[in-house]
Amino acid sequence: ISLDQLLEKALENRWFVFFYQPYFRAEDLRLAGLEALVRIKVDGKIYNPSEFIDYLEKSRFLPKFEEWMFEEIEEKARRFRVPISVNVSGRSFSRRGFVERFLNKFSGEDLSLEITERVFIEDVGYASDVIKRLRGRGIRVFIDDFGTGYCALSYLRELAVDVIKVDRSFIQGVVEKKRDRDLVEVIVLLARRLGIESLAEGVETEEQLDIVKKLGFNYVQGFLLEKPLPEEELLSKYPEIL
Ligand code: G
Ligand code: G
Ligand code: NA
Ligand code: MN
Repeated sequence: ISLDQLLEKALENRWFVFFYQPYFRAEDLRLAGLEALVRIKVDGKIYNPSEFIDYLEKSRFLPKFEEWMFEEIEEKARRFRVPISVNVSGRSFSRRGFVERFLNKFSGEDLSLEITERVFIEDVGYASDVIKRLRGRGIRVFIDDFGTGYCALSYLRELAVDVIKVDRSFIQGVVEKKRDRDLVEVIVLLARRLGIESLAEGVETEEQLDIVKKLGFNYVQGFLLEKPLPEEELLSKYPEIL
């Protein structure tokens, strides 16, 4: 079965599901929110986004996938008592109409959009306008993979975002590489000075956790703390979500 056929069937038969990776407050490691991460689940097999998301985003299936995503996230945002964030591709974000659908559907649900830093390159003026409108409706905006795009500082100048997620490639270096640690420290200070919160992605060891706490991150996420979980497991481990 080809990728195209898999996606067609996945949409037809509702094989798409979200897994949820919690993130935590750095100061006391209390649950702070959930990141929704899509999977295809069929016959006991799980396909990760790395296997299909690039293809999906360039394919005719994108509108139908977005349809599913909107429905699913609306239901979860209504039911879950913690903030939930959803990844939005550059393709979706820059399509006129996409953001309007968010604006029409959501308001004050404790919903965040994670937009990868690389997206903002296309049209900073448009991005800045859209972000203002989203935040005007109480939808928070996270910059994902912060540090991996080009010229991140110009975005911080133009864009009023809520949280930057410092890419895990930086977090991996904080224990052994002084240069990475210094860089990350300054990113956190810079964000704070601008009134932006910061999240350390991809925390995998106690040593990394210890350092990112000391560096002043607001939030931490990563396999050390929790991996992406299917809904059932999530709710049994974190009953406070309901
Ligand atoms: O869950 P995993 O680590 O395999 O995710 C890999 C990549 O897929 C991440 O960069 C993530 O942002 C992206 N991704 C996960 N879920 C979604 C989704 O629902 N929509 C989009 N556009 N990207 C997603
Ligand atoms: O690009 P984005 O940040 O949306 O990517 C999310 C992906 O990162 C998820 O697929 C998730 O499985 C993965 N991820 C989450 N925590 C960790 C971690 O601690 N280490 C690694 N290597 N990957 C992680
Ligand atoms: Na993300
Ligand atoms: Mn990331």
